[in-house]
Amino acid sequence: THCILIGAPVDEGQRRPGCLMGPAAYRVAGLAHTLNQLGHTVEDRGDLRPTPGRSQVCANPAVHHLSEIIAWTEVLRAAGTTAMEEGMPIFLGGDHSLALGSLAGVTAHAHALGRPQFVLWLDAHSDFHTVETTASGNLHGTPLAYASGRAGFGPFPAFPAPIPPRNICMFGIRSVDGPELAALRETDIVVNDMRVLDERGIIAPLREFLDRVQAENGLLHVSLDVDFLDPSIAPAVGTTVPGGATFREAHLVCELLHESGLMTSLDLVELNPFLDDRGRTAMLMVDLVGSLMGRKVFDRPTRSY
Ligand code: DIR
Ligand code: MN
Ligand code: MN
Ligand code: MN
Repeated sequence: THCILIGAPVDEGQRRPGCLMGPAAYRVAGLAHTLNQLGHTVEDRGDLRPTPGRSQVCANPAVHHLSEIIAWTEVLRAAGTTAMEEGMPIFLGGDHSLALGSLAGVTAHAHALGRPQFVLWLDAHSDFHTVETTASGNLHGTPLAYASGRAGFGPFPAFPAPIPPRNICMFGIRSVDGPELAALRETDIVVNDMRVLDERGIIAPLREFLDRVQAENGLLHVSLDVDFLDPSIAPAVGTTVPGGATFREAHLVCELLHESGLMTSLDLVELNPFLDDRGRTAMLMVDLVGSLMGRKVFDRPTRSY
């Protein structure tokens, strides 16, 4: 695979400064080397810089850095569409608001191909707020609402070809705000919260989703938020929530994704290196990318998916 690294040091989608150091931390932790060792080619396009646009306002007074996030969305969308034509984009965050743009970019490409876009969202949070419903005002909590075409994104550019909610699957969910829950109940988004994963394990729900991606010849965007992982193994994130995925569960998800051969783009988001413990979270994220791209951590026999 030709992997295209796109640094997106966006920090304005939340309030804990440090995510802007994420792309540098992934490079220091050896992301390119890991990919090369697995036989992939790597093209690092460096870090994007948003072009400041005109000042934007919205009715929700909690929302902050709206203009900056809109500018990030535009530059990421363009970079994402271009990269999809040439390889597999790996977006290095940066906070999760980068997915407003990465999803827009990859989905525009899928639409041009006439193929459906699917999304696997690995996160403690559902990120299903609109600009109008967010109480924190942190726009990192909004990308899935934007991508599924919910109303309430007035100042943003319209999302290209909104993703059908049934093509979106969440894993690891354990923190959902009231307005998100109300909205999620009205959609066909597949929400695999931690209760589901405790009862069913990770394999069956993931296979169900991957089967659909394959049956419909879809493109699959995977968005990996550091807080999907349990804080005991991944402390470098501003919004830790207890009860996350274990080391083994996380690697298993990644190995199954690799064996499916279906992933076409990837976000690595919310890493805050300022909160890390001797780089362990950055290194774990790089190792998970290794599993996503073909490394067999536990040397399991390959299953034909
Ligand atoms: C929360 C936190 N739902 C909010 N969201 C986070 O502020 O809207 N997403 N941390 O990853
Ligand atoms: Mn500021
Ligand atoms: Mn998130
Ligand atoms: Mn999260």
